[in-house]
Amino acid sequence: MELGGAAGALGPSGPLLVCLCFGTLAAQAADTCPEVKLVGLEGSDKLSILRGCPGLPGAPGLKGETGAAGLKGERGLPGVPGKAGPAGPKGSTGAQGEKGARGEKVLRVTKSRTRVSTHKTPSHALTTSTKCAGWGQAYPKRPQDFPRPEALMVESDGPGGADPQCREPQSPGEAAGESGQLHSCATGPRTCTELLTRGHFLSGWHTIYLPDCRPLTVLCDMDTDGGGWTVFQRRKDGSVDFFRTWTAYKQGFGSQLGEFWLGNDNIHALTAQGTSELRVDLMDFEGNHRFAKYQSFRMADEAEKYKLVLGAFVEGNAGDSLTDHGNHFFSTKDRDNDESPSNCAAQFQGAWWYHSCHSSNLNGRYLRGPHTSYANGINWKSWGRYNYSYKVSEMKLRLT
Ligand SMILES: [Ca+2]
Repeated sequence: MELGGAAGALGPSGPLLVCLCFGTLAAQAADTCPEVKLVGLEGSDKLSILRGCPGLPGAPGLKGETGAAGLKGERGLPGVPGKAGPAGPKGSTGAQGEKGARGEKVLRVTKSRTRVSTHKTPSHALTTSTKCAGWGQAYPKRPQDFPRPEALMVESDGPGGADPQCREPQSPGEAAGESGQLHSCATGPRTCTELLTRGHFLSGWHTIYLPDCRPLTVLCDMDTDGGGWTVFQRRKDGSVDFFRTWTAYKQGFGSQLGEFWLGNDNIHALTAQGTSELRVDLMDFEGNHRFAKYQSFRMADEAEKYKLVLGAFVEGNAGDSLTDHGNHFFSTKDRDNDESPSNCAAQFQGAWWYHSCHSSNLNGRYLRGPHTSYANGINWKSWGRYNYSYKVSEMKLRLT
């Protein structure tokens, strides 16, 4: 009331003074109380102030309940390895094992011998060798109980080497076949193409079986032109003399490791089992490679002087230098079957299906590139004429 009376006595300037006074009061209240509220004049001249002071702080609340367990942490890095402990005591000797079953070796040999003696041909898979001249390394002997009858000896100086007792060793599992057992004529591969279909994708020497069941070890070219080719002639470094006799060409000569002629009887047998195509691959000393391919190729038997029966030239960037040799006989320096008054084989130092005389001479001398002598090198007339002797020559056939 006193305040209201005072405000009324103050006249028009009263509310201003009240406001100033309130500002002072509010400032004082803020020193002791955290909150002072000014509500307002509520439609009159009376200032209404709600004022209060906070009580004393209450007692601390109760402790909260224990929280849920945390997740497991990640595994740490491995510690440093500990030191090795002392050696343990030595164990006692175990009990003796049971005696093994008797092996089948005798049975296998009997089969092979039967096969060999029946056909009177050497078995490449059963040869033994110790140290053979030519490649100068010893091959592992077969087991001591393995018989070595004369029937199993190699009789010719074929691709295995000049020593009649020396043949190339069979690589493990080769002569014995993929399953580790000796192949028989019934189950063995007949051609390089068949070997390719059986999963032999790398070129190399394999034993195949001819139609008369005779085993023959041949070089299979699994890489060139679809693979499956049986290579029957190879020149590569001049390491083998190709100026040889009728008998040598009949039987074959050279080395599986390098140069060879597979043998006219073998080539005849290979080409007698069906139609074969022929491929000639040549490489010069600059590394250029060319080839010639023929639709069919057959070599007659010895009674027909190993006559060349050749089909059409199919393709090849080496050109055709063989067609004119078709239907001509094979000649060697000691067997002149050509149509020339002279001896072509002796004159051009090779062995070929000479007429009078040749447009190719792949069994000629290894003259290493250009040569001044005439037509006595490894010549292929349509590529290099008669004065270039190729570095590599390969002749190969494939059943079609
Ligand atoms: Ca002649």
